[in-house]
Amino acid sequence: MPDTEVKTEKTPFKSDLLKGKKGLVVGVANKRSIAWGIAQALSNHGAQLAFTYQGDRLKESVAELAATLPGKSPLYPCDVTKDDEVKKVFEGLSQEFGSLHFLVHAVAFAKKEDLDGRTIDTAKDGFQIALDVSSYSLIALAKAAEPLLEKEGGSIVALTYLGSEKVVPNYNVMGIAKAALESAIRYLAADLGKKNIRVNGVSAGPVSTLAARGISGFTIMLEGHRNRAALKRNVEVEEVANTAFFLLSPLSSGITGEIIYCDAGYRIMGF
Ligand code: NAD
Ligand code: IMJ
Repeated sequence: MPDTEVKTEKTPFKSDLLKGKKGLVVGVANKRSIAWGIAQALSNHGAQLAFTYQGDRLKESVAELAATLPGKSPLYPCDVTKDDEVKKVFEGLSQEFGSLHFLVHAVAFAKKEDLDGRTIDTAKDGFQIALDVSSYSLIALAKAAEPLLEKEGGSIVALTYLGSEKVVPNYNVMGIAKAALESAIRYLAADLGKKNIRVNGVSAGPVSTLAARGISGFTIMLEGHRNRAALKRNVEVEEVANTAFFLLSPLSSGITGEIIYCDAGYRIMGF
């Protein structure tokens, strides 16, 4: 083995870069969740993390995963559409952590019937649900986190997808919701910059998670993506997690309001 060991994206890269930093991760459902990949990366760099879970159904799964990390990880129930639950998360964090250095938003939802067929058939309630859960929630969480993040400066990262700017079959109302999310990232970055709080997005290529597997034809989409991508493969969750880590760490201190694509070079291709 040469002494200059090559680290692949699969080899966990560890450092003390986030030692003493505290973060909240919203969007872990199970071990495949992008949010869980991000949590592991942040923990590998010394961060202490708190998690939310969406209702009792996911409590055990999130608790089991959080228990694998070093240190104590506070857990809070949080349906992002419920203002009182969002408020309680930050009351709890104020007690447990006192201050916060980063926030991860990895939450999206649209009604299944709205992720099929024509976008023109989207009813008002389906539109409202998709934008409430997937876009407004970033504003609600950023507002509630602001008092804790401004104490020592902080960084917010939200997960997004190419369907925000290009038409992707069946992504439909989620594409509109991600466009709103990406715009919210820029407006929040402008609001919070003077408080030394940065806000950015990671636009991930398709990853086989719960939110993706529910989609008909997802396997075919993965294949199509791999064939067109410059790197001729799909992204690994660890690569998306490392991009989020970069944006949440001091390494990216000059970057705010941006969307970074971690998609194996899919978006740059014209044909
Ligand atoms: P996932 O199913 O593991 O995560 C989605 C999370 O959203 C779950 O934890 C779920 O509990 C949460 N959620 C949904 N409605 C909620 C609500 N009302 N309140 C609180 N939480 C709620 O899937 P994932 O693929 O890891 O998705 C995470 C993020 O990554 C999403 O924003 C998604 O749009 C984005 N993304 C995913 C892909 C992909 O291919 N998987 C690609 C690009 C971006
Ligand atoms: C989702 C739908 C259509 C095409 C899609 C996706 N492609 C990708 C996704 C190509 C990569 C996954 N994605 C980026 C998402 O943001 C998924 C969000 C989502 C998924 C579901 C499935 C189950 C359900 N509602 C959902 N709401 C949002 O009932």
